[in-house]
Amino acid sequence: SCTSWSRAVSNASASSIDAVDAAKRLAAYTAVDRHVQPGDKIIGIGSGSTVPYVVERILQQGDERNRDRVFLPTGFQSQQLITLAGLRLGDITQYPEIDVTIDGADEADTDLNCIKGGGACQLREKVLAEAARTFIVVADYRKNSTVLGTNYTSGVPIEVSPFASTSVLRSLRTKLDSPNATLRMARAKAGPVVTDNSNFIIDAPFTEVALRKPRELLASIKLLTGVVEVGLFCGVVKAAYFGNQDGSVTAKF
Ligand code: ABF
Repeated sequence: SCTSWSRAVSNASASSIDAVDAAKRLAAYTAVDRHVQPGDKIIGIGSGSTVPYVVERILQQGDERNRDRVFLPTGFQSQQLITLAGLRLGDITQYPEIDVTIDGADEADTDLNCIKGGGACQLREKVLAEAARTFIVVADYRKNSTVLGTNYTSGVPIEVSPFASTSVLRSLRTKLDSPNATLRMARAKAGPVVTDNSNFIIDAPFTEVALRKPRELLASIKLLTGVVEVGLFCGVVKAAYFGNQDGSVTAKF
């Protein structure tokens, strides 16, 4: 289901940040206010440009609440974010049960299936999403879709073992109907993007027909030998919040 409402968040339309940033902040603040409860002690912090607003709002909950909390990162960026905020950093291996994880997304459909991994962090993001009692997605209005692949058109991010990257690419192109699948290159074509887990990323565009059945697509990609994780999240999101340009928030749950 899906609801929209208007919500005043101080400075949400301040001129110091643009409309997209204001929308990100609105989504993040709403999610924290609704889902980060006083009793929550283990909190997963995702990646991307919306998540800093999640941390900003958590800090506003005050030292008293945050003193007893441990924050788990989904990658190098969120590790920095947690540390620089002065919050206590933990590791999923020490804290396998998370109260709530909040993360961004590249796109979410009507059923809360998501494409994630535009930032190349989807393996750790999925581990922290699945380990959480409550997994919440926060994003701006551009990520809110009916069908995956409508707004995020770069393809499904797939983390692969470097050794298998050529064979996975070939299988995606010839067996899974993704002729334009490509290895993601670092800026300036210096070489492939390397993930926090020392793997490569393939971006694989699929047809709308395939993307209308993300669970089946996820299963078939994961069966390819050498695939470490797929940036399709199915059945894991409890709620998604999208900040809108008019200052309202759309919630899908
Ligand atoms: C992470 O950051 C990713 O899964 C996704 O690729 C990206 C979303 O970033 P942003 O919040 O900048 O849109 O959550």
